[in-house]
Amino acid sequence: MLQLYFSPMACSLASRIALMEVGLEARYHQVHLSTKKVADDDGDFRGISSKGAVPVLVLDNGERLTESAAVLQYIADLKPERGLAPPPGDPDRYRLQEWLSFIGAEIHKAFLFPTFWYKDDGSLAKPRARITQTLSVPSAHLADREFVVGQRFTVADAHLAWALLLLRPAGVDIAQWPSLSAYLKRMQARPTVRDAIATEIALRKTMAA
Ligand SMILES: N[C@@H](CCC(=O)N[C@@H](CS)C(=O)NCC(=O)O)C(=O)O
Repeated sequence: MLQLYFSPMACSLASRIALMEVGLEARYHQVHLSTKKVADDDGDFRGISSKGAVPVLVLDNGERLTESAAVLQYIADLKPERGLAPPPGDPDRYRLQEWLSFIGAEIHKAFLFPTFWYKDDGSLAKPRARITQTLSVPSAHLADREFVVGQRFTVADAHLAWALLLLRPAGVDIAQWPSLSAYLKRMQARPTVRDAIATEIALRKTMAA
């Protein structure tokens, strides 16, 4: 069985959504990112991945795959008939990779990551100024589309929905981009997305308790 190392409401949420979308069962291991401990057994998460970051997907052959873009495409390709990624060779597959890279680098690493992990001693001013320009890209793209790539839900939507969800706690109100708030509402109404969020919010509350 696949195993997913995750932290509630971290970027690994997109991998949980993808697993639910393809209907694959997995064993989920919760990680405390600040202490790098695995909740199951208090084990050292760095022993699972030297990157110390979620998601980590343990494959059926025991290999460990990291990086959301790779993990999401791997899950999608396990059940190609679910259409979570265009098939290899389809021009839209490169569009999918284009968006996964953009979300991972420009929204997650350039903005969400420093906002949640670094002290705001003034150094966040530049990422905060830049995120407005960054978000204008998906905002324009989604003005007349239901999904990020093609005509159906793909792993790029799982990734973008997660990133948009985290903008509010990061201090960015997406109401200023009507196409993004409408898109997020649509995504949150999708049963897998709704259920994955509910599961992880409940786990987060347990962590805080
Ligand atoms: N490039 C990686 C980034 C993964 C990442 O930064 N994950 C965060 C949670 S959203 C994390 O585990 N951070 C802990 C750390 O970097 O120490 C990806 O896209 O999967």
